[in-house]
Amino acid sequence: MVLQSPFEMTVDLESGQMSVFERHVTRYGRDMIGYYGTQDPDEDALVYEYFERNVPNDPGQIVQNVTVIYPGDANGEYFMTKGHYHANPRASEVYLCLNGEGFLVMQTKTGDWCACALSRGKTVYVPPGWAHRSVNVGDRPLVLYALYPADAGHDYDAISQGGFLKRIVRGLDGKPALVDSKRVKEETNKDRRGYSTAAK
Ligand code: S6P
Ligand code: ZN
Repeated sequence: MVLQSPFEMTVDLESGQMSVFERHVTRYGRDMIGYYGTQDPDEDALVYEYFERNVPNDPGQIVQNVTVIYPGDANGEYFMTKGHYHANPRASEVYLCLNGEGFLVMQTKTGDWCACALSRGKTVYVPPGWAHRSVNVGDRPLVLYALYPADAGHDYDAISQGGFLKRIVRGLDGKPALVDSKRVKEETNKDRRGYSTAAK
């Protein structure tokens, strides 16, 4: 166990820019093949990026993260993160929205799901056992600050194989709509008037 020294930094409350970070991950359309319901995003489009402060990977340590999801969509499905379960089933997470409009879509392996609306100042608690994906439904970057245990780990396989139960797409009325993943293909290709308004 490493004795970590205290440290400080600043986070710009508009842009999410961290004054110090050790990890920066970018996800372009080419990194998101197969994650969208009907069509992959343009391969050169920057879909999202995230920044992290590293701490030792020990129980009790907490990672600070800022994720920025850019505005855009792939055949009507809004730009979003890959989404994951925490590999450690005891690991939770807290999100704070700094800017933009979106949703945090969550689900369990037993089929429960939830979509929480995100806007400036909103926090969402992701309990242990809930997969989570953030979705930008606005026309400016969605900026999220998050805290999670350093030993959380990330399980992307369950999502890349099974997908999320629910997806958020732009309805024919131009507003975000929550659709069942099983129906997204037929709905997107046909008529979006049947979509219910998103958010539970
Ligand atoms: C980590 C936390 C976030 C995501 C980030 C990118 O537990 O939930 O920092 O890593 O938003 O999402 P993803 O699904 O590509 O890891
Ligand atoms: Zn997470």
